[in-house]
Amino acid sequence: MNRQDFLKTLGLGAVASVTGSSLLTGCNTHDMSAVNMTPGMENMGPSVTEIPFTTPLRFPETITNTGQLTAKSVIDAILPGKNARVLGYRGGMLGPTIRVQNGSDVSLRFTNNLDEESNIHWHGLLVPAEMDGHPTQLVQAGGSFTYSFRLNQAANMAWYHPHPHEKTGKQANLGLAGMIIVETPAERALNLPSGSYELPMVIQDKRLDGNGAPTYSPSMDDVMMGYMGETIIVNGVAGAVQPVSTRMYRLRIVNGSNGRIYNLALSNNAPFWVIGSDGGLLSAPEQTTALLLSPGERADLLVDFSKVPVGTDVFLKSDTFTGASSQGGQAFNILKFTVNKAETDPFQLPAALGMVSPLSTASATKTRLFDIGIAMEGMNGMPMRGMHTIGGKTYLGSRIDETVKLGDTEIWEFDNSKGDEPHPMHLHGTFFQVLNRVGGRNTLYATEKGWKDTVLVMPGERVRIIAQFTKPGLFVFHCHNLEHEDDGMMLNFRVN
Ligand SMILES: [Cu+2]
Repeated sequence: MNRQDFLKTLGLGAVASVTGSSLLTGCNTHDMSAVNMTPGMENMGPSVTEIPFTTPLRFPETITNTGQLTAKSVIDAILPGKNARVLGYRGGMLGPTIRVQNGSDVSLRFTNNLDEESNIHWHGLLVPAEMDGHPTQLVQAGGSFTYSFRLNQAANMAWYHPHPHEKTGKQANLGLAGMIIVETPAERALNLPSGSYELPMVIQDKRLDGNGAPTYSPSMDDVMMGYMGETIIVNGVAGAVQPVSTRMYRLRIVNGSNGRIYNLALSNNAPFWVIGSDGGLLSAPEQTTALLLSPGERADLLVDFSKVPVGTDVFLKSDTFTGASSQGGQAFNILKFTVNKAETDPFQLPAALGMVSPLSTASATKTRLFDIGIAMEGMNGMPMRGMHTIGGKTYLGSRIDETVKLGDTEIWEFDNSKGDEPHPMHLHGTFFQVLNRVGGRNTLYATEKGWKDTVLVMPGERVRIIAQFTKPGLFVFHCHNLEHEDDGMMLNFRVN
């Protein structure tokens, strides 16, 4: 049975009780007026509604190795002039950007002022298992915990967000997330665009109510597709505009959406360079005109505005794409760049960026195969949750699903050949390399030629990855479509 048949069986629009108590007043009211369905796209989630691009792109405050992060209800304006209640770690809906030097000690005090449990996962940082924000390492309402670790990894862009099982989607969607940038001397030596020429950004989509407040109340359809919104925001604001000069810029992008995939492109169809991925820089820049970025993935891009006449607008947009049954049918703008200043650009694109040494498949001691998707067998009646599985199982915090020998290199294969939803698969506790993709798109993309922690497995695809497991302890791997994850598409693995 495919997804459409399945939804037909259930009855479209059935509202699933997948969330706990509402964190914010009004969140449990499913406001259909905020959902713009394009005719014929009823099964594709809300289509995107653009608002005028007039709000200056903002950047969260930057902190370094120490600081306080308090999950709480705050007031912020996603839409211009509409102050609304959201969740945040400081003053607004995104937490501070944490910029740290590799090798340094990080100590961040987390206080949970929500009315339910939470925690923080450092997505893209290699940290000890007990600091990783595992779903069983919870900070109760009113509690605190200090996350401390010393980093030993390549320069990359990471991010942080809550990871309490069955509540991740809601807490992240209502505003809890933040960016992390890890720097190294080797990366600095490349003299990539920095300062005001380096633009870190989180792209998200929100379903806003009439007051401009994000609402989170997934229907059965949303659980199947991921909770998508009609409003695209960058660093917390909709309709963002960023002035640029005629030179090279470094765009460091996190897809912080619950379920939406973006096919990043420029409105002038200009090529851009992919220089890095989840785990750091690629070996060499790779030019492209479009790049799929699924939830959890990061892209490190160089965009050249030097040939664009002053006075021209260029949009970062999401182009249409195929292969994902529930999205990709609509192109929309994400962010407007206004080229407003002529500037001489001293930047030279380096021929080589870093060293991505391929892990040898001959060094792998084991291959694990995971069927991912929807378990249709053995269903009785109308299951309201627990449909998304890995290897036929849904998440159980107390169960160890896989045991890996510390230091071993393994090949893991994610098989979505029978599924019909995209699944961005994310491993904690290690970075990996993508070996190959069979079926579907049948190829590897620029960001997949570097170190990854999240890989998109489209319907019809089997994707093989290779990783060395160097951190001991209990970790999870899961789908980063947060509705799939909360629905149970996550397993434990222990390294020892
Ligand atoms: Cu999924």
